Parts: sequence; C-alpha cells; structure tokens
Amino acid sequence: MSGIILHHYPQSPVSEKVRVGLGIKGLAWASVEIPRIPPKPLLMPLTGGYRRTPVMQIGADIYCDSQCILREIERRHPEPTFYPGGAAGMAWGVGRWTDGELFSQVIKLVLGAAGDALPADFAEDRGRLYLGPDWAEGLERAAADLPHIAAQIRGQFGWIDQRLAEGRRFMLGEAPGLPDALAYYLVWFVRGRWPEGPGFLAQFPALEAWEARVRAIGHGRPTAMDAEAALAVARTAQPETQEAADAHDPQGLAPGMEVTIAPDLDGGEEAVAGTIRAVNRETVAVLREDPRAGRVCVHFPRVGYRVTATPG
Ligand SMILES: N[C@@H](CCC(=O)N[C@@H](CS)C(=O)NCC(=O)O)C(=O)O
Repeated sequence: MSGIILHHYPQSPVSEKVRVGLGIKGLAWASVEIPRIPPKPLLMPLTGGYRRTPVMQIGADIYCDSQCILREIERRHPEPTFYPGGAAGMAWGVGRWTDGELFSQVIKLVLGAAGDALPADFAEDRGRLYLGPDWAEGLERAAADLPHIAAQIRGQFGWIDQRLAEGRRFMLGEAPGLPDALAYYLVWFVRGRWPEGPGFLAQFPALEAWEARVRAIGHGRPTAMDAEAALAVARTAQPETQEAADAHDPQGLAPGMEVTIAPDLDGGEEAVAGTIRAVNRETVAVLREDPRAGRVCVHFPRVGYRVTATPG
C-alpha cells in the first residue's frame, strides 16, 4: 500500500484529475467519499478549514489542492514519471491554463446550462465559490452566454486536439504524463455533465481517441475507507514532514511563524491557521493541533495561495 488516502467524491472533476494521476502511477490507495457540499465535519479536522475537493492524506500529513497532491505523488513514487521526456516545469505551466481560464469556462458552461435543474443548496454553494457574492446574476449571465462560452472552450479543446492529431498517443508522446491528467478531467466533465457534451466533443476525433486511451488507464487500485477510520489514521500517526527553511523566501516565511493560508483571490473565508513547519518556493506546510485529528501537518501549493503572517 502507498498509504495514500484520497478524500473525494465520484462526480468531482478535480478529483478525476488526481484519480488519473494515481492510475498513471498504478498505485493502491484508500478512498474516502466526502459530502459534495459543506459541512464536511469529518474532513475539517484534517484540513483546518480548507473545504475544496480533493484532499490527500498520508498518515498525519494532509495535502490540499491537486497541484500539491500530484507533486507529492511524484516525489514519493517517481516511476513511471509524470514528466516523460523531461517536461517538468512546462507541465505545471500547462496546469495554470487548464485549472485557470479553461476550468472557469467549463464550470460556467456546466452550471449555466444546468440552470434551474441544479439543487438550490448546490447552486448556491458552487455559485458563491466560483462566481462570487453576485453568483445568482452570474449564473443567469452564464445561461444567456452559453454559445460564447462554448466558442471559448471549442478553441481551447481544439489546441488539445491539434497536439494529439500529430500522431502522439499522449500529450508528451508514447507515455502518459501530467498534461494528460490536466486536460482529461475537463473533457471528462464536459462529456458527463453538459447534455450537449458528447455532440460537442465529436468534432475532435484525435481528442476523442486520446480520451479513450486515458480512460483505459483507470484509477489505480482504490479500496473504500470510512472517514472515521481516516481520522483515526491521522490521530495515531505523527507528521513525517521535516523542518525546512528557505533563505530566499520573498515573504521572509520561516519555520515557527504563525500564518494563515487561503486560496488567492477568492478564498478568504477558508483560511487555515498553523505554524510553519516547512517552506520552499513551491509548497508551504503548517503544523496544527486538532482535538479529533491530533497533530497534523497541512501542505499547500505556493502558486495560487496566499500566506499571511498572523499579527502579533
Ligand atoms: N485548486 C483546487 C480546486 C479544487 C476545486 O475547485 N474542487 C471543486 C470540486 S471538483 C470543489 O472544491 N468544489 C467544492 C466542494 O467540493 O466542496 C485544486 O486544484 O484542487
């Protein structure tokens, strides 16, 4: 066993990205199904307030955000590599496009097209999360703007199709890698959650053939675990993360400092507080104590997250 516990739910597209990553690595992992909307009472003790999906746990180390999760999977299980052909830095840059602009357009398309069919609590939660406080108008605007949004996605899926039309089996060549997981989850979401998705995707033959190859990779070997058991794993383990400093940190962050960490731009309400344990240019990890989870170390990416020193 890899010791990996993934907290996720089947319909979550970002979780599908990580599940494909686990498939590429051929790993065995434990699967905890979490609620689709807050409260998430058995997950919050682990993350300290981060509510997005998925979250990875290994003992008492908790990894938030798919960027941080996939990087840690690569570190612990370097073979087969996520970067065939040596594409490491470039592959993460691709992620800023797929998880940024492209992800928000796909979300707008799916939510806008679903309109009144969305359950009210789900619409409010996701509306607020992705469209901000004026989410109700945002949803109406998206519903009225679907042809434009689809045109934006069409152009970008066209880039993926072009890349694959050149005879590559996967984005980087013969072997699957990180860019496949990064692009696949959005295609999976458009196909499964937008009623017009299958017809839309039929205009991209190379993309569809690749999609079938990525689907065939599967998800590795998941085994169901219940959330209480995962909490017990955290409680009985100690964080494995060693103290680490970074002399060049632009914010002067260092082990021992009290900070809060939240998704940049829109994540104020889900800030996680803790004491820095390790910091480098790509990740920051904080220690926190929780009555149910014990002492845990929670890891975040630097890119896309804001770390704020706690005053005093
Ligand atoms: N940047 C995050 C985004 C995660 C994200 O937005 N996940 C969606 C589900 S696919 C989410 O959290 N939705 C709200 C929820 O599950 O409570 C990542 O890469 O992990």
